[in-house]
Amino acid sequence: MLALLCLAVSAAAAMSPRQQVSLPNNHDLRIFLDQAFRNMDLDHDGTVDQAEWDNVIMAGDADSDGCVTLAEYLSPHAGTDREIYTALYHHFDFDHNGCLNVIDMQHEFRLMDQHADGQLTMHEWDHYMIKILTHLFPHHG
Ligand SMILES: [Ca+2]
Ligand SMILES: [Ca+2]
Ligand SMILES: [Ca+2]
Repeated sequence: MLALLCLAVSAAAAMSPRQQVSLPNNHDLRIFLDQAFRNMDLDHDGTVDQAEWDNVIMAGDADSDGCVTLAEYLSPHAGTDREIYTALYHHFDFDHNGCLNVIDMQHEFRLMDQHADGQLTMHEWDHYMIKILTHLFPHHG
């Protein structure tokens, strides 16, 4: 009986390190987001316009079928926190059809573009992404 209990406990212990999703703290998150913004700003003019934004999604479309699948979305992030990227993917896939495409991302662009001038500033990007991430992972920090 005791042996059985021990077995049950150790099995539970082996299963319990279901990795807790933990976001970086806000400072690290901002550094990460600023770097991501600079990567998107291909002409380095300090803003991300619609063409640069579309380029992000096309760059992730490994087989060029116009759809970024979850597997394609995750592939550059091997080894990093996949749960965060999976949650982001489902957030970005606005119509939830398992296909992240330019239309989904244009919807996202309009939500981020608070000044509605067709340009994302780093401030708009940071502000939006931190809002989304803290909404998806309310217990971080
Ligand atoms: Ca730019
Ligand atoms: Ca694809
Ligand atoms: Ca979609």
